[in-house]
Amino acid sequence: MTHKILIVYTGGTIGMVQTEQGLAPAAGLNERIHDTLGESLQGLPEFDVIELNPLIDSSNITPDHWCKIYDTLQSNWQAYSGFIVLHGTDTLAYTASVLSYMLGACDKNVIITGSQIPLGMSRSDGISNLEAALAIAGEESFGMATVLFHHTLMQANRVTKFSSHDFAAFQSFNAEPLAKLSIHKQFTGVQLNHLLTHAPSPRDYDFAANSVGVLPLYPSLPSSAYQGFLQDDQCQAIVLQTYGAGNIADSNPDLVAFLEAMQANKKLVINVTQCAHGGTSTGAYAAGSLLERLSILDGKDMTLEAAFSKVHWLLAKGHSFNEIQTLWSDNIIGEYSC
Ligand code: ASN
Repeated sequence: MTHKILIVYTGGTIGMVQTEQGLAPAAGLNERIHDTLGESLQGLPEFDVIELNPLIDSSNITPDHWCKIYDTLQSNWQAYSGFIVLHGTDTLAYTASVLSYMLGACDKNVIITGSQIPLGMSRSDGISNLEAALAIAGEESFGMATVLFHHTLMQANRVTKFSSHDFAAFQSFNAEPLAKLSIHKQFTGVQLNHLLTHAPSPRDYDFAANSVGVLPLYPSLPSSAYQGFLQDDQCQAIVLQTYGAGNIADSNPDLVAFLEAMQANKKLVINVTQCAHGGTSTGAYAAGSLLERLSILDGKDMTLEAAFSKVHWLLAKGHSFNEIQTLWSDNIIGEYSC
């Protein structure tokens, strides 16, 4: 094994260039990295760059891209001492979450980052994000995939994009960051504590496209917003974004009938709160107790992205409705607070 880092470039603003239609991903990132980072690369580990094909704006991400990223990491695992995934910020939290489950407690670092301004354009935050990722990617494994953005290292499955303008685009609302990367690296002391880290195995499963829906609740929700989930044979689960501590409009007969029918049709329903900070407290309010009666799965303080990816991944692994009812409460890789 070399002490090189492998950079997997998937697309996203960090590698975009200006076109007539606006910013778009472009090949040739290795050269742009060398042009932009120049001399400062001397203090950093050597690296190779693999560009995925096609390079995408991450708003076009699909489960096929997740597989392509995983397969690229897995097949290069033994040849590198650490990995950086360059990704668009729009759906980075979904990819980061799903990679956390796919990779599990991995014995090398996989650091996912990107930027708000492309490398090579003035004031690009891509420089500091990439430099910081290169500086730590080859260190002892943090025990799971991580996201590095704006001097902060966070658990991959706890982040949410919360700003479209700030350089600090991501927040980990319910889990302390793992480290602050200022002049010195300040590790927060949060222990991931995965003693049994391992190399990822070749993938033996595929994601079924369109298998998970998301239903945000809002006042006077029309039933047309959710009836389609029942009719759609591809849809096997939905993440229900509930109010506050996990409450639903239990006096809305259409919504209650829909949730009962989901249960009867063996389609999974997962309850996450719309609040970025906190989590569900199932049973605290009468308005939420229906969720317990219908064995709706508790998303606790998981992000939407982490809950969505978890059920997607469990379904991809071939688990049935009944198995997922049991497996759901396993804290697979620190996706919720115990
Ligand atoms: N639209 C871009 C993307 O997600 C946004 C970014 O990367 N900052 O690919």
